[in-house]
Amino acid sequence: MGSRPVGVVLLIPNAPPSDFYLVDGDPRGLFAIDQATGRLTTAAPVDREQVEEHALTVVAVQTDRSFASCHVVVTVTDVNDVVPTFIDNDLSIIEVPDDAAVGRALYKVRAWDADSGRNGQLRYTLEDRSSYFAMDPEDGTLHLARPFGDLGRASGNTFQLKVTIEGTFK
Ligand SMILES: [Ca+2]
Ligand SMILES: [Ca+2]
Repeated sequence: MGSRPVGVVLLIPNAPPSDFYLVDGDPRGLFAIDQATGRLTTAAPVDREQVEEHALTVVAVQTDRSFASCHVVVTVTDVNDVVPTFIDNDLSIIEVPDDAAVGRALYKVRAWDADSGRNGQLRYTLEDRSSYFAMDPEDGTLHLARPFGDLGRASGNTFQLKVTIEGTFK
């Protein structure tokens, strides 16, 4: 899974001289705050596919022991770092009647990519020597592309199709 560089500055507070503490919202120690300057940075790689939003609480304590707290929400933006995978089995067996109409949807290949938005879009490509079949490249639906008529009696024929997927922007 993807990660972001450590040490990215997320916040520089505008506050009078204080001691700063990160007191809540970071159970895994992904963030660090400089006690003297209040500079909030990443201390470990963050990954949107694990946690998309971190709600942190920062406390500033002054020398007279007065203190104030503030909430900082860190939203992790997505990078295209996940490769798509098939949900279906390696081998799917489909039976098609020999009088099936051209354009009829026969099967839908399912796959997914945990990235968000355009980073998670997939493209389906069909390998089919028979050219009887076609696939919607965007949603993985398998169609009949031409009638079986020229086979004479189509019944009993077996066709082997191969589908590959790629992340559109990978
Ligand atoms: Ca992706
Ligand atoms: Ca990602």
